[in-house]
Amino acid sequence: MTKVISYVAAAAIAAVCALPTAAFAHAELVKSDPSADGVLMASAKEITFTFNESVKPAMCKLTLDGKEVSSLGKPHADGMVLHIPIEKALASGRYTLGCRVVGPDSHPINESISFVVSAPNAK
Ligand SMILES: [Cu+2]
Repeated sequence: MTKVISYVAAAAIAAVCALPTAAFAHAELVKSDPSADGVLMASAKEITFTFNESVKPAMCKLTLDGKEVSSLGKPHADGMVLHIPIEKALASGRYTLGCRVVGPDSHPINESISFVVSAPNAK
């Protein structure tokens, strides 16, 4: 069942990308550190998103239980890798990081991951 759903989702995404307004493939997220649904045993210094094309950062937003957390520094891109600094240590919890970047075709792309910080000593 899960496979069927993901095929449908993949087909839907393919259909969107095949629209004439999206003649070129959009940049997309290929990897992140922490990985999607990854667990960190301590807060990290930064999070990276790796794309399949070079990107320019626009903005990122980190949320914990749906509330924005102001722990992020200014994101910067180094080619295909977007670096998102964490300036204030993250307490334990399940976070969602969403970033908007601009790819080479100048289309904005929104990508997000969720990850868990499980740091017993964090306040
Ligand atoms: Cu595009």
